[in-house]
Amino acid sequence: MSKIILITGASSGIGEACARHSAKAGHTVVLAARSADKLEGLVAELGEKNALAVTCDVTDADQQKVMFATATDRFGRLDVVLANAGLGASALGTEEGDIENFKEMVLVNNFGVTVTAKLAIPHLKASKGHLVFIGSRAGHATLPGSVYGATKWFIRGYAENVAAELSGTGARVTNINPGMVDTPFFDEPKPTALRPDDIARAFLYAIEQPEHVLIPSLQIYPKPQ
Ligand code: NJP
Repeated sequence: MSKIILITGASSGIGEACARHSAKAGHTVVLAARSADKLEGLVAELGEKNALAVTCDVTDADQQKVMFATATDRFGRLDVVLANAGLGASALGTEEGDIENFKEMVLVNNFGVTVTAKLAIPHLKASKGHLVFIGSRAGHATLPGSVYGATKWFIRGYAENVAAELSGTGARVTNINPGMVDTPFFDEPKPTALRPDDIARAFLYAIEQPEHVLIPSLQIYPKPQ
């Protein structure tokens, strides 16, 4: 069945690939990020009938409220929300790290995700829909001093807590945990890493399961070289 899917961080990398694969599979996508030009380019590619761009900074709760209202005004419901927007560390560790970067990572990777989840829940309870988080392998590992890794430990715990809150409502929660993916998240190409398409296939696998199936989490890692 065709689903209405809202994706944060859809202007690049994993979110962009999830949007393309979803549209190709016949779903309708709402694309959110700050880069309006990139989102409009993707809408032009995917077709205005089944794709909508909404400019949104996820650290601003009011902008997220407008994002959800715009999506449901246009399409009437939401079946899947992918909380994907995120950013990494500008320097490794805590001692060498940058305080403004710590703040931005916590605001986008954690605070923004809690707002996305809160605003998604009423729609997903109504549609018996699916809330999907993009966590990380970094949320399953000890990385010396890593604030980024800790933001993904938060996602790992938060996804389980939200799943418990939604248990019995008919809505589902999945946390997808990629290893390294070759995206603009990094300044340099990562030739041995996963591709955004690899994560997009996992996303579609999770959301297209029959209604009685729950996939709480998925780990997707590059094969060791
Ligand atoms: O990175 P990138 P990825 N408000 O930089 C958006 C996780 N992950 O696809 O606003 C709204 O290509 C930004 O859009 P824009 C990672 O932690 C990655 O790799 O226009 N949106 C863009 O669309 C993150 O959670 C790897 O700049 C905001 C998107 O986020 C997710 O995967 C491994 C925003 C970032 O796209 C996607 O990252 C892993 C804001 N304030 C987990 N700030 C990996 N790449 O290796 C940023 O385990 N965005």
